[in-house]
Amino acid sequence: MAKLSPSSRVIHALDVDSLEKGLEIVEKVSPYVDGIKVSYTLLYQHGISSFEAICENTSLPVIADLKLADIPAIVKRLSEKVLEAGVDGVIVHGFCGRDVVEACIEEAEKRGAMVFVVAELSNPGAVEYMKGMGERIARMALEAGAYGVIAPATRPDSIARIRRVVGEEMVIISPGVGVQGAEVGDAILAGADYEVVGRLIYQAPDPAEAAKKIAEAIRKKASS
Ligand code: NUP
Repeated sequence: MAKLSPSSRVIHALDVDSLEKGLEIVEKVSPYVDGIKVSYTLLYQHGISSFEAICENTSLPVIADLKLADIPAIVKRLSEKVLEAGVDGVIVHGFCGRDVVEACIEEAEKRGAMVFVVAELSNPGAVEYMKGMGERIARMALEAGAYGVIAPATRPDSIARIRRVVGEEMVIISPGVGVQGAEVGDAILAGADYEVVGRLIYQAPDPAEAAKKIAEAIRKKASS
């Protein structure tokens, strides 16, 4: 199982509907990103075999973003199914509680895969219920033995607070860059390890060029 290794510090969120287009983008952007995140867009269109196809066509770690949120018994079965497809990591919601996160970790550990726990979502409405909850979830994820947490690039203050909770032991990945409003590189400055970038890359006329520019911008900001 591939693990994340920081180079560009960009994870591409491949939220495309077409597997053909997805495979093409993966091939083009792979030199400029550290990981590929796949989601329901491919799953609904092409089934779980689309995850297999993406995994077979890249040496980068592939993370399945199904944001699992159910009772532990179901999360265990869904995690098993998605991990069987060959993905290197899965994403589970933290708000469902420790038993759900532990069920996911139990399945992932059988295969040496990574589990990322959503601590706080990046959309504006998330603060309605989740503000402050992110730190509590991050602490639980750390204690449960998760590989990483998801914190919002749109709220760097939340990233910084979550980093203080998890220390250097856990990986923080941050979506919300570009279309959702966060500037490239700001999540890294706030303490994230990777920025998750979707539309800025797959909707660009030249996805490889877009990924390369984002990676350069992060490098510049991180070294200034
Ligand atoms: O809090 C989250 N926000 C978020 O946008 C947690 C996520 N997993 N995501 C995902 O990141 C979202 O589902 C999408 O795949 C990606 C962001 O895409 P974009 O806004 O860069 O296009």
